[in-house]
Amino acid sequence: MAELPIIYSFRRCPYAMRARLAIAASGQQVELREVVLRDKPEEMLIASPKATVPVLILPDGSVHEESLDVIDWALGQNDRENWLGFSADQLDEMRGLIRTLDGPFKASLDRYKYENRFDGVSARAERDKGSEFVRELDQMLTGKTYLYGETFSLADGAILPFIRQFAHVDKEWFWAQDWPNVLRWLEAFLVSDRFASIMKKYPKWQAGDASTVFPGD
Ligand SMILES: N[C@@H](CCC(=O)N[C@@H](CS)C(=O)NCC(=O)O)C(=O)O
Repeated sequence: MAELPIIYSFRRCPYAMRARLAIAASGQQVELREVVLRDKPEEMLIASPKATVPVLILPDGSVHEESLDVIDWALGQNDRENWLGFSADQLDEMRGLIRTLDGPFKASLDRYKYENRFDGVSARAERDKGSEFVRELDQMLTGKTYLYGETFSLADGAILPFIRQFAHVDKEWFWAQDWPNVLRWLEAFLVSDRFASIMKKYPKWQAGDASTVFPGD
């Protein structure tokens, strides 16, 4: 068997989730190495001293250490589900939306989720800030199955894992909010076979383990 790319991943990390979603969508296979964040393997740190997951290492030794770069690599191999099948303007807009998600929304999500790790932060105020973005998504989803129409796009794949995380902080509150389109969109994602396929549980990887091919059966 040809040597597979290696991905260092952590099951519940939304950045790693978006990367795994794109890899699954592209039909590529990789060797998955499950990481425990407080005990990262030497092999990963040597390849990527920045020490965040996901990290993708190609057989030629090149390293992709940003989740969006991993997505671009996967879709560059084969965008068989047409995640990028949109106009240049729409793709620019998607990338802008993802920047807002990765920037201000993620900052609020972290402060909402881990209030006591930050000085002078109010979880409620951060939840309110994050909610503005969720409401924007709700508007976009009006009358549409996905953010950009009837097919799953780059924006859906990159954003959904983070909305799931936002919802998880206080599920009762989140699912009681008046953003019906977002609830429908997130629910459909959470019950999908694709989501199940990227959320399989793997033991922590260590050198010498037999390789785990992702996506598996
Ligand atoms: N900009 C990076 C962010 C990745 C990131 O922050 N991942 C988190 C886990 S969700 C991480 O590895 N943090 C390092 C740590 O917790 O030690 C990307 O898009 O890949």
